[in-house]
Amino acid sequence: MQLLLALSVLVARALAAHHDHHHDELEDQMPLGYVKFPYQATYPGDNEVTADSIFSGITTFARLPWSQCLTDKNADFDIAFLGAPFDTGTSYRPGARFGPSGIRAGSRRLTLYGGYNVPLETNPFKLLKIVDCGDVPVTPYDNARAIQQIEDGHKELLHRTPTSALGNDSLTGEPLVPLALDGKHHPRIITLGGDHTIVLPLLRSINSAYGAISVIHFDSHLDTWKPSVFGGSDSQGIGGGALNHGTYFYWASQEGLIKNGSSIHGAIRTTLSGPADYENDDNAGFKRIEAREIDTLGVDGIIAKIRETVGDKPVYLSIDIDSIDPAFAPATGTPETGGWSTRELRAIIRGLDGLHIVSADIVEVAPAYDTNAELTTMAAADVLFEVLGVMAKTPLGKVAGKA
Ligand SMILES: [Mn+2]
Repeated sequence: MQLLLALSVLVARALAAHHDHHHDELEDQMPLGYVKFPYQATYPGDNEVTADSIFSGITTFARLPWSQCLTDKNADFDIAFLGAPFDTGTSYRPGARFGPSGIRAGSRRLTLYGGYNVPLETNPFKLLKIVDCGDVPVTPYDNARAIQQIEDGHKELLHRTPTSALGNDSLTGEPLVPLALDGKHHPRIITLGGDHTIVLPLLRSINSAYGAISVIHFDSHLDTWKPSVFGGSDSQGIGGGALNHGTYFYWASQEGLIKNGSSIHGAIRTTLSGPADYENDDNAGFKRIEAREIDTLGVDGIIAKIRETVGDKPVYLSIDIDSIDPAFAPATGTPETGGWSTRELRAIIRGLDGLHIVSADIVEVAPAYDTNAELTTMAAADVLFEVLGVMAKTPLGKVAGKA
């Protein structure tokens, strides 16, 4: 009996030692030492604070720490989530102003087991400092003002110095230099929309660091329509109704924000005013992959087409949730059937591994139209998990002297 007791004490000590070691290891790897993820939960008796469960506490993206980045100039990060709750540029169903809070709610389980991405073989949460900066204050009463607020908020974060240094090239070991036109190393921002109009101010901000940028755009619609084709507006000009979620790329192209010829749409399946819409889209600088091409090219063929178009140029990624079929993501402003499955879009995004994605957004999530099972907000969060993985694996740098 005594022997048994002694043995069990020994086993318990060994287990405790193992537990401590494991714990230290996680702390070492995790730059966010001040955050406890649910999988690190400790229990009364361990002399530790118990981490919140994934269904409790204040909701941030993936339960990341909330950083008051917009007002705290010293707040630093490698990737910041930023909400842009704007939906007064919508043509059909409104409600994307609730997108940021909906996506956050849909993202709660992302870090339950620690956030390791199996197919990408990476854990973005351990490689980089990732925070949720909350939402840009956006007025719902004045679109021109709101657009300016979004640009200012994004720019404020984009021009911070990232937490982690660029490091060295993984192949040659040579130090990397920044890709940005201003020669500086910038953090990456993932914006939670909001309707798609927000991409005009986001690209204006991106322009301040990178100049004209290549764009990968997943959407069932072109979003390059001239205001007259899309329906026009009494108050002409870019401050009025002529800027909306179907025309922002037209204006971005007019302003020279998009790199012509190395930008591409994916998942297009909208009806058109006529074939001239595609000519107009060509003029805005985009190539196109239609949704139905997945039946002929497959996921790999689509990935190849995107990579061929963009090359190793810095690229901005804009994801309209309506690129996914409404069977998987019904809660959106202008749903179109015949889209890609969540699995297909996630695989395509993983296929962007190695591209220099400078920042990204997901837009048009309007949670009021979602199912009780939170299908759409969960899909949006999971798609962003793939974006995080791809970003974490590829620093925004190049070897000096190389183009
Ligand atoms: Mn769109």
